[in-house]
Amino acid sequence: MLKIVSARVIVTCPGRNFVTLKIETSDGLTGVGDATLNGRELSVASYLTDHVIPCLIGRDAHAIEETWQYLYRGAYWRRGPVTMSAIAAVDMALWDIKAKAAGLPLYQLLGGRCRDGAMVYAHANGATIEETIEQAQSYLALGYKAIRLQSGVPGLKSTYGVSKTRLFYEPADAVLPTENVWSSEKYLRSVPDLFKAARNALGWDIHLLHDIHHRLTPIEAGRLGKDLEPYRPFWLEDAVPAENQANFRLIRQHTTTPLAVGEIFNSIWDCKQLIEEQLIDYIRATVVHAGGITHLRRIAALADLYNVRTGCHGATDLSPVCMSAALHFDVSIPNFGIQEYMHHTKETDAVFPHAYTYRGGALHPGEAPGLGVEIDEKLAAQYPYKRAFLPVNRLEDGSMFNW
Ligand code: GCO
Ligand code: MG
Repeated sequence: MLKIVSARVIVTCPGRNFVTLKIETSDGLTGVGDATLNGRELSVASYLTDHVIPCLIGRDAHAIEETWQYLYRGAYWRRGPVTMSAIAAVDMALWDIKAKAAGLPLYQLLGGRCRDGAMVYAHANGATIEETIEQAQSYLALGYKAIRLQSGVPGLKSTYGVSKTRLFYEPADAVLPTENVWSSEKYLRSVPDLFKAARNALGWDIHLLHDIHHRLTPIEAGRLGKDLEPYRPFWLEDAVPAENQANFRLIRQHTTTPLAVGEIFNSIWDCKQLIEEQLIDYIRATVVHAGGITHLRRIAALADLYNVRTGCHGATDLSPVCMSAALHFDVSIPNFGIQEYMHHTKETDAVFPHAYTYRGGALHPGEAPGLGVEIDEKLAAQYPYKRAFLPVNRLEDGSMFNW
């Protein structure tokens, strides 16, 4: 038996916070798993250290499904982002170990490749439409086949998705939550202009995406979807908050613009109705927040029955460990759609040396055994945890809104 002999949590902040689980086995093989929950990092670190690791010692590292069930059913308190991120980290680390033991890149154990690489979308954003388009043009020059467009909204000081830096967007930026102000009316007037200008400047051979970040009502989202139809967006993401899955019925009645949702989902139950009623086109659940490779494969298999494709969340708060896992998953499932990709800082890339590479609009997981990613613990120790919150959002009258 390949026994788990030790496990530890490593918290590091090479530009932003990451929580990583490292598991060691009796024959010296190690595996890593991402457990980062943006803005609530230490809760998952504690969940793992205080409540999961003691139960892992002595278990069979090969028994991935058994361990998943043990941690899910055995917790009694099922689901939720903290629990499911912790389970995900264990699951990723065990898949890493199993694939290393086999001497194969993980995708081979998941059934082998269905495609060469995972088409990714880049992030173009700017304070103005012109700036956003200029950034999109630089991604076109790098060979990207899909680009997400986010732009400042006239009349609003700041908004979701528009960054101070190029290439990536880092919203968890302060030791107490930054306050933003929002107006759906102003926003709704601005987005069709952005897409019209983008199609004029960028043409039609590029997929264009947009993230609403949970801010509309279903009827508003239906109208925006309709307004954007002439510009053929690849998807509209997180149109409305999705606690009430039935909200999407109303959007669907009004537009044929494809819909994506699910980056904050953590289990198959969060997306069951959306998938079964074909209320969405892309499911964005990802490895770290949705229970690991084991559970995400189950979600993808359900989605495949209903013509729903995947579009995993891949913002900077998902570490290179999660990105590696996502890429092995992406190339091995039949109903892959697209993968989000935002560059990490060079400090982060140095802490997490990885085998995946960008080529021709796609990320490729590489051929290294396992996940193809490690954590440099000495380097990680040089970047201690720094508290950082996501922003909060208020309407113009001061009342709390969704960020
Ligand atoms: C995205 C997301 C991110 C999230 C962030 C929160 O589509 O990439 O919406 O920007 O806001 O990952 O942790
Ligand atoms: Mg999003």
